[in-house]
Amino acid sequence: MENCIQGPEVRRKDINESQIGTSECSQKCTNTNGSYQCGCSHGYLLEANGLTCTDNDECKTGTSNCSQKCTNTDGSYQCGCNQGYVLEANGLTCTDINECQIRTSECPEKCINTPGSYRCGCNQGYVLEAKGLTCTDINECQIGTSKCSQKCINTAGSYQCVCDQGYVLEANGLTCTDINECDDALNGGCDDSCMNTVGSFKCACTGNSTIETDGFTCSGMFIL
Ligand SMILES: [Ca+2]
Ligand SMILES: [Ca+2]
Ligand SMILES: [Ca+2]
Repeated sequence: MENCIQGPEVRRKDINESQIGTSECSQKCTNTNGSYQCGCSHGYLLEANGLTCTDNDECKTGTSNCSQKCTNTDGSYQCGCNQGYVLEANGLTCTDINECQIRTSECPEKCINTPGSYRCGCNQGYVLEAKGLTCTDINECQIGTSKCSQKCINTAGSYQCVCDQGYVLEANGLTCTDINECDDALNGGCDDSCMNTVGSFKCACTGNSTIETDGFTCSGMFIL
C-alpha cells in the first residue's frame, strides 16, 4: 500500500502525501495538486467515500465474461461450466464435450452428440430400450409397420414378406401377386382347359369328358 498524507490541513502545501504520510486510502494513493486521490487495484471498486476499495463482484456486475457459471472471489472471479462442458484454456469459455468422440458414452450402436450431453441411437430396425443401453430388434410384423401384403416374418433388424401358396412375391419384396398357373408350358398340368383363379387354378374338361378326382385328368379324353 502506498502512503498518502492525511487531512485537509496539508493540502494547501501540496506535500507529496504519498511519500511522507499515511492516507485513508485502503489501497492505492496518487498525489494531486494540494491533495491526493485513492485508487483501487484491478478487481476492486472505489466506494462512494472515495477511500475504501471493495471487491468488484464481477458475477453480479456483469463484467465477468464467463460463458456459463461465475464464482466471485476477492479481487477476481472464476468461471465454471455446466455438466457436459469443459472450460477452455482462456478460463472463460465453456465448450461442449463430444462424448461420442472421446468414447465416454456407453451407447450400444450409435452415439449422437448434443450440446451439454449426448444421446444413444440404434441402427435401422432397432429400438433403444428404456435404459438407453440396449438396442432391440423391432418386430415389424407384431406392431404392424410392415408393408407385407400377406405373411410377415420378423428378422433381426428387419422383416421379410412371404406369400401364400399360389402367389409370388414381387420385386419390391412386399406385394404378393397371383401366379397364373395356366400360363406355363404344361398348361398347369391340366389335361384339357386350365382356368386361373386368384391364388389357385382349376382344370376343366370339354366335351363329354369329366374331371377326375385328381383335378387334372379328364376321363375318356383319349379313349375315343
Ligand atoms: Ca471479485
Ligand atoms: Ca455433448
Ligand atoms: Ca425386425
